[in-house]
Amino acid sequence: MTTSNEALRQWVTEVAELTRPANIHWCDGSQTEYQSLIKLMLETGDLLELDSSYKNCYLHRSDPSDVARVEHLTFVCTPDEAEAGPNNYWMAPADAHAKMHDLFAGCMAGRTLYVIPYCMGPIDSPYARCGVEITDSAYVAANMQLMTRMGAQALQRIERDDTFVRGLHSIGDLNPDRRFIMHFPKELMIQSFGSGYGGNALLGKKCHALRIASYQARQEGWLAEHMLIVEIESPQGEKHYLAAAFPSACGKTNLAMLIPPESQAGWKVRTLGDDIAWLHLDESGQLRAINPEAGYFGVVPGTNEQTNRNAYEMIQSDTIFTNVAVTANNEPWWEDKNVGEPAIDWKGQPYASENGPAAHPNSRFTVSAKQNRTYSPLADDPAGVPISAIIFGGRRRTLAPLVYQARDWNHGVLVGAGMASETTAAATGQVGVVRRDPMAMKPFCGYNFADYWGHWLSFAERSDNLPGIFHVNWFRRDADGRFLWPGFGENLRVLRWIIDRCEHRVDAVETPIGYLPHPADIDTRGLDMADGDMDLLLSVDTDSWREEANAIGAYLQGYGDRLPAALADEHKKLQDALG
Ligand code: OXD
Ligand code: MN
Repeated sequence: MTTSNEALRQWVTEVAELTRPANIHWCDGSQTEYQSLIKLMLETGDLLELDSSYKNCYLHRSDPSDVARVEHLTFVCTPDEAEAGPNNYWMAPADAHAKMHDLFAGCMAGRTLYVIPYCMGPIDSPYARCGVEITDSAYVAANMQLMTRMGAQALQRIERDDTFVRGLHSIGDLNPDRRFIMHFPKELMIQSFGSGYGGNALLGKKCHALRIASYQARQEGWLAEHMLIVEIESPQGEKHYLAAAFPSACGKTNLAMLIPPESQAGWKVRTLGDDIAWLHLDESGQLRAINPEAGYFGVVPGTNEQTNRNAYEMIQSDTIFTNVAVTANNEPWWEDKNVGEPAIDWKGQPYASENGPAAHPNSRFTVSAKQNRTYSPLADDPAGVPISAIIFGGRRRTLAPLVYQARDWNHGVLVGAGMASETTAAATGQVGVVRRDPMAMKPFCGYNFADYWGHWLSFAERSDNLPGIFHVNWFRRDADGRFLWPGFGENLRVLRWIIDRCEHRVDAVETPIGYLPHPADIDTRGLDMADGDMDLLLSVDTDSWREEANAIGAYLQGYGDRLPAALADEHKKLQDALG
């Protein structure tokens, strides 16, 4: 196979001349191709077969040094450093190109070069965008097939539109000293070397659909966000679509697949996306969302029948597991699976508790979204879905109440810009330290955050029909470290308040940080909560918030003169309200 698109043909030729592969394979996205990739990886040992009770499921054990995103090795390469901003690592494009050229030279000798045309978003959606990833990893090719609309149809669209993002990837020798993930937004180009980990190597996901897309979105007037998209249907048949931005490994997949508890009979929840949303204003000023992805690359530990039955069932077949443990009878095993015992850990060693968790805390499943029993067919609608509310959130032991609403759009942009959360195992580095993660985009915004906030603010000038903006915190604890809120399916109770606010059906308490629920307006029937828990969950401690506002102010000042005046004004209003 080849292509009628001259630019693509030429690029593949140039890359092959540089990287010197033994073979070139153009991916068509067929089932036959998927099966032959699996067969090949079983032969090479890149995949291990799991017990037949897990039909078509495989285990990949990565290099132990290659288990997460590497933010310190991820660069945005714009000609002007200020354009990348203090939120990104930056390298001059010429230097980055020279470095990558040296790394890629001859790196595919003896290997197959896979050409992977893919489409981010429904293939016939005006909001979708295409890319081509070239890689020497069969694991990447198989994962891209699960995660994107990949193959012949995407290639046809590229030939029709004559535009695509170029992503060049090689696992190299997996040496962490020779690992770089470079983004060239002006050239619509990504170059990634030395890692096979999803966030570094499946280039359609973080690299294209967030970093490059956020840059394009600013130029073209839309938003590329780290958000799930979920449909909530009431017992009366009223439907709402919510988009929610939480940092990595903070429960987006669980919220997107929420199962209404028995107390919420008649409510239905369907999933449109669990990680990324592309948001556009339509002619009527309504914000609409598509999920650019077609699969889930989710965190495995913690997934069980109680926490997320949909995900648990979804990964019983046709799933690639990365870095989980296995039981004595070769079933995949992970912490809090609540079934079976680990025999071999994620590194392939006999399990011993003193060596740490059996499954890596950032072990992952890759699975087609269509395997989710609550998959919404609207995920394939080219027009996307109308968004009623945007929800920001993070992991905060203290301070942030269970839920509050921003007064208006501009205040909501400050709520998003001021977000902070405890770090997780999704990225290499210390876990559990609170860091600023505006809009959950700290690792993913392809340009200067100050300009990004300016772009968000500009939506208020373009529509008077924008969604309400909210902030949630499922992770608040009491002085003894006990979680105050049960979370998971029970979060529907909070989403119901959010929907009632959007429909102007319920009033709220005005506080310096925004509108909070009257405690009686959150349905707590049947919950096992101690007296006073709800009051604590909905409390706003002015002294702590004053400190928080100062910390947000200091952070925003780091963006200097580029910081939009309207955001500085919102911050001043917050400080004045706190007194
Ligand atoms: C992810 C992440 O894998 O955010 O989605 O790291
Ligand atoms: Mn993510």
